[in-house]
Amino acid sequence: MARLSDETLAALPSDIARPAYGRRDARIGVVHLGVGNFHRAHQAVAFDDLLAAGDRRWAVSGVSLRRPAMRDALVPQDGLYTVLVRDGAGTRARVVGALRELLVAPESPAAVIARLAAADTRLVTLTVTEKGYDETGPASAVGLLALGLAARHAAGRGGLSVLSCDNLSRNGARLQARLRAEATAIDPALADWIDRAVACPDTMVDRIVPATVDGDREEAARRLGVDDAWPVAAEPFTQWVIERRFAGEAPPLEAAGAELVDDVAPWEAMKLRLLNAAHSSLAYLGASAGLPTVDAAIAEPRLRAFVGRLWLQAAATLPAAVRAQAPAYGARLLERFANPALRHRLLQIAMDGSRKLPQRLVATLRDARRAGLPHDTLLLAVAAWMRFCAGRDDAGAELPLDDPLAARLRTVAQAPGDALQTVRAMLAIDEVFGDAATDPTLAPALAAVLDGLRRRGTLAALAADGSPVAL
Ligand code: CS2
Repeated sequence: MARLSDETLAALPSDIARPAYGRRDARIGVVHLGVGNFHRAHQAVAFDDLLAAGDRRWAVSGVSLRRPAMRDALVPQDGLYTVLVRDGAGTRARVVGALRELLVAPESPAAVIARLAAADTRLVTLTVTEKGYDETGPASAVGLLALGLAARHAAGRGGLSVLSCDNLSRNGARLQARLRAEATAIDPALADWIDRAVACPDTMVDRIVPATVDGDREEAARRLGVDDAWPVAAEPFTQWVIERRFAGEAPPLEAAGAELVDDVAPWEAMKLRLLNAAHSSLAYLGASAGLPTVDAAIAEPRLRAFVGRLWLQAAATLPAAVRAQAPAYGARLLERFANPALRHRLLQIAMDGSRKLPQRLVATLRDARRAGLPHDTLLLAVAAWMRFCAGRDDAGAELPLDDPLAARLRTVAQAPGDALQTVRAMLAIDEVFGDAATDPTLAPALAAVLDGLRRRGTLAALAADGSPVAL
């Protein structure tokens, strides 16, 4: 079968949406670091919308930070790929044309630096996952960005805006601090210039985008009549909230559906503490119960009750600006989680728990305990993660632990001992619990719930209302 490409684009079936603009005229104005499925189904679609509306400044150079797989898949198809938008009603296919260049940083760092320094480049976006912000040095995303900005400064070009699109609280401020550290190591004067000329607004990004499976490739080929080596499936919902604080002219992202606000923090908190918290909870509870996907987990009455209760408890910790929206947000999330066509795997979400728990569950647990608010679902979720780290589900089958701290987590979680001993050892992992571990009654509270999970198994440890069964 022929391959998706600029040449085969015109002959696609009429029901396939495609770039209706001259791709050759589109200029690269965005450098994206970490070109994976989330970027391709989220920010790149927004840039594709801007290009389609006639603004030619927003084509994307997609940079892979480690492996060449994305470049190898997409260059033979001129950067084109399919987004399969799925829900219970069916699948809509859209070919996205925004990616005009694919670079692999370890192979050609100079090309990435040159692109960051290019006159047309006006925006940098990043999806490097939570752990990407811990990495340092010239091969890291932020290190590479600092080198690109050094070249930009040396060439006498203006600054630009850099948007972190990862699920971290205050992602822009965190990025800015990391960037300052990398720049200082290169040249303190560079750090000063970055302070003046580079803006890192906070952003909240949202779209559920599972990893690509062979069935997606087969469906893309069937629908398009040509092969796409790396299509991406996603839910219909998409949201991008960006702090209105740019270096120079603001990109016209509102025209592509983004919301520009003065303070992203309430939005970020709502998303992390409701959506991502429920995702991670379902991942650890559901995987331990032997369930494969988010829709299978949310169909389980006790897990569904648990999630409803979690949202009530977490919503009570949200900033007043968004608290009243939580019930409607939760109702919408239930529908999104129940999407039967996505097959979003729980083990994909379970990855990197040590980097996800702090902003998804631990901060909420700490806030609720300090304020004397109900929080039994948060105890359950954290205890479920501790048990997940030990590597066995309820039936004794092995569970993978894909995490930057995997070896340490596994050793601690598997050490012989009662629930209280396990909890105390896990709470000592500072990267996950930080100051939450100083709460003297947290360990026994968690241990009671962990003990219930160990003795009864996951679903039997949950009452019909989603609370932990009393021992
Ligand atoms: C998920 C997120 O894998 C995960 O940890 O919770 O990727 C989630 O699907 C997105 O944040 C939704 O916007």
